[in-house]
Amino acid sequence: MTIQIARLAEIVDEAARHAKAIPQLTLELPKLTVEDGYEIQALSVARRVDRGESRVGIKMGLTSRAKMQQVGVDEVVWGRLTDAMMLEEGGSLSLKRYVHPRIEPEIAFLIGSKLEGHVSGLEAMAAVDGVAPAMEVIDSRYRDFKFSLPDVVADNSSSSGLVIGAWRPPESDISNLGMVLGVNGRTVQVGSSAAILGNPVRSLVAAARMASQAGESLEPGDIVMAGAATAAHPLSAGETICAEVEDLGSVAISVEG
Ligand code: OOG
Ligand code: MG
Repeated sequence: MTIQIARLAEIVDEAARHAKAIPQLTLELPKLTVEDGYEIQALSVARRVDRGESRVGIKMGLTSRAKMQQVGVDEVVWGRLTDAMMLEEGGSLSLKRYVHPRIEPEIAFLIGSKLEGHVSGLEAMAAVDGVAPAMEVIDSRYRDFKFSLPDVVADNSSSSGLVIGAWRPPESDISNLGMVLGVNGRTVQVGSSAAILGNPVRSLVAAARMASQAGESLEPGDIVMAGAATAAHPLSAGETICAEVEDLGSVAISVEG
């Protein structure tokens, strides 16, 4: 199986690197488990690190009902973030780098002190140095953006880009902040941070627990993306996308052809 896992890691990594859609792994291997998926993910991200990318944190996914419904998978997942995925706030991205990218409004945490294993919401927040409005660009490498749970986990939970706004000290309650996604000034998605597991802090708690299961921890300087509060918007050339989070501010990015 180890050889098989390494081969599958290469397949998903190459698909991401060249923005080429692939068939779902579970079509050929219906017995693939979620655990296999996480092993494939770890090896595929290790390939990126071997090419010179560095780890910047982790992302949580499918932490809201809106997202679970949009992709038809109803389990919380996580993925690994690298520096190559960071997009400049107020800058632009090129569609050429992606298969069929979508964007979604999120909240990001900046870790100030190590977090691992089972922690309470209070302990998790005590380890946070900053919170920021954010957007995630997700790009499933699978054809038609269709996958099962082991597939999406193997594909690094569709991680492909992140835009982070200005960090603010985590002083105020973030459990129920209005979140709006706008495209060229028109609102396309409206939600609340409460859609993220009832409170985005729970996503951070889950991040610490799930990363520990893989022998990893949240380290000072790490970014943790809490997961989208609304369904994602498919990107088209010429769009300027803005996510606004009540009390935290906004982030924007434009889409080139
Ligand atoms: C899976 C990743 C989900 C989120 O914020 O819920 C995710 C996908 O939708 O492709 O990033
Ligand atoms: Mg996301």
